[in-house]
Amino acid sequence: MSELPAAQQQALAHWASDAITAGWLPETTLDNLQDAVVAAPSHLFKTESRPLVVGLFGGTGVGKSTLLNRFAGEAIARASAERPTSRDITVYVHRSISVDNLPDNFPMHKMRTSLHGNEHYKHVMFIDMPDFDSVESANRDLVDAWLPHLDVVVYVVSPDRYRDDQGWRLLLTHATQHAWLFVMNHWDRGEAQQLEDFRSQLAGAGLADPMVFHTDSSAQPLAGADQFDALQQVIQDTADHSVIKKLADIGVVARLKSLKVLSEPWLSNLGAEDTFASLDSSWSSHWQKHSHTIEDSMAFKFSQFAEQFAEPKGSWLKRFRSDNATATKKTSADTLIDSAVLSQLDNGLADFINQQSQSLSLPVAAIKQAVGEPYARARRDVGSTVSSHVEKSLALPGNALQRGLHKTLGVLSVLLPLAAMGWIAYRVVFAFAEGGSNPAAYLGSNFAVNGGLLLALSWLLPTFLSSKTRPSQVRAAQRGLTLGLQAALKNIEDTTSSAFSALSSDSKERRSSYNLLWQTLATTDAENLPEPVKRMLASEVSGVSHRELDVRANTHTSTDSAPES
Ligand SMILES: Nc1nc2c(ncn2[C@@H]2O[C@H](COP(=O)(O)OP(=O)(O)OP(=O)(O)O)[C@@H](O)[C@H]2O)c(=O)[nH]1
Ligand SMILES: [Mg+2]
Repeated sequence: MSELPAAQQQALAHWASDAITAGWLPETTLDNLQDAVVAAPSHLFKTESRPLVVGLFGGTGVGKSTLLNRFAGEAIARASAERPTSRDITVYVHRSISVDNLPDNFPMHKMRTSLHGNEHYKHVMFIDMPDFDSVESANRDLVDAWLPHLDVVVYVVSPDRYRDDQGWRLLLTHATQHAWLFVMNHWDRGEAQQLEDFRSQLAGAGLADPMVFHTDSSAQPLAGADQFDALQQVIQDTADHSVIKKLADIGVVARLKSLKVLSEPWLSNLGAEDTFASLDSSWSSHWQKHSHTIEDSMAFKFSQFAEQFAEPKGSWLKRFRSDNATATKKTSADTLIDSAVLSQLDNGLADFINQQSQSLSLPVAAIKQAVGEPYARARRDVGSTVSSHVEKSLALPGNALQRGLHKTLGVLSVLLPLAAMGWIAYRVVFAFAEGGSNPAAYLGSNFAVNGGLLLALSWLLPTFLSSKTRPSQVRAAQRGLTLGLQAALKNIEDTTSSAFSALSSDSKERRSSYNLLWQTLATTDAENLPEPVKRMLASEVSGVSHRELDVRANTHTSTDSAPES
């Protein structure tokens, strides 16, 4: 069970780095996660049967080392008027116990161990720590390294130093991760009012009925002003195997809860569940509006280009059908869709992303990553889409009726003169045959004139009408350009819209994989603890049993003992 927080921290780190890569979370996310407390008292020992780890914690000069000496009954830690006095960790532990693993990066020369044979403290390991409010940062680092390894924190204050800001902040941050005992030392200078004031202050940290002892550790203690024996008794009573195990479980749940509290806000970066439904429709209406603006701004340019394409020499159609058609087509497309048009397209997308990331609280980086590649692909196709529409339009100019009429008249401009010629030839041959017996049958000059006129008319009329009904190449090119641009813009709309759908699924998958990390329940409660121990717990911890904290117990608890329910 004690390995759960570290495993969960690792799983969360994995989840978070994936989300960082996809742009959902800022780079700094992992730093906060690494700062979370996952170490536990049991990590100090190899064996499961271990002592209760009790640490003396407090500002400089409050009497921590003096109190340890009182527990030990001898001067094992240096206590003096020098500030700060302790620069090392002093461990006071029964000789049957071995501390197998020191906290990570803990310097050995910073620890002094005092072994004893006192049977009263066979199951307690005392740790005297340097002050937390030291001018020496190394002292503070030692406190930080050891604090997670304490089952019970004995928070020592003095009557004039119990309202310390730094201590208060540390207490609030770590309240749920330990059991707490409070000692107002220097009680020879204290007053009942100060004790009451300290108690009510502790209620604000979730300790409604804290165990606060007042001790007078001076050379000549005042009679009745010292509760050291009571403090000693509570510690001895707490050093019971089942209580130690329960406290450890509570500590694990508290650490997991801290990880959950720390990581849950990450989900807000994935956007609310209904965010993506509106994203898709907003995109369509935004892009359609933007498309109209682009089409309007391109209309004049298209009319100019259309004339170029329709020029008889080297027209679009002819150039496209020629051997070097590919090169010609590319150049034309690039000329049409120049960098100004492309950046107009880009601006449309960028505006939308900025608007939406603000109104829907989605990270810009995540949206850009999701739509960037598909959009770029569709953007690359704009030139070729326009080109192919122009090509198609020029191949089939005008409408079907126009083209049919033009074609028919073209055919007639050949057929009618042929028919006229046939008829004239027939009349000439017939008149020539008749002329042998009847000279009047010969055709006169009138026939020659009329025949010529007929021939001319039969050619001229359909040819003239055919040329008049020829569908306009300019209009065809212009239509191709317009339709091509519309198709390309629609393609961008659809492709980007699919990317938004993919973004939505990605968000959903990440959310559910996060929830999966916390799926299986691991709970513990403070119900079976002795009453004094319950008073050492901050309310958040004792409330965990009712709150049900989910943890990925399946994957991590196989070798651990199951938590008590
Ligand atoms: N009058 C009085 N003096 C005390 C009491 N407890 C400790 N002292 C004295 O206060 C001074 C500081 O005590 P330490 O035990 O060194 O204090 P500390 O909390 O360990 O201080 P650091 O190691 O600097 O963090 C010593 O000179 C002690 O003799 C007390 O209850 N009453
Ligand atoms: Mg000290």
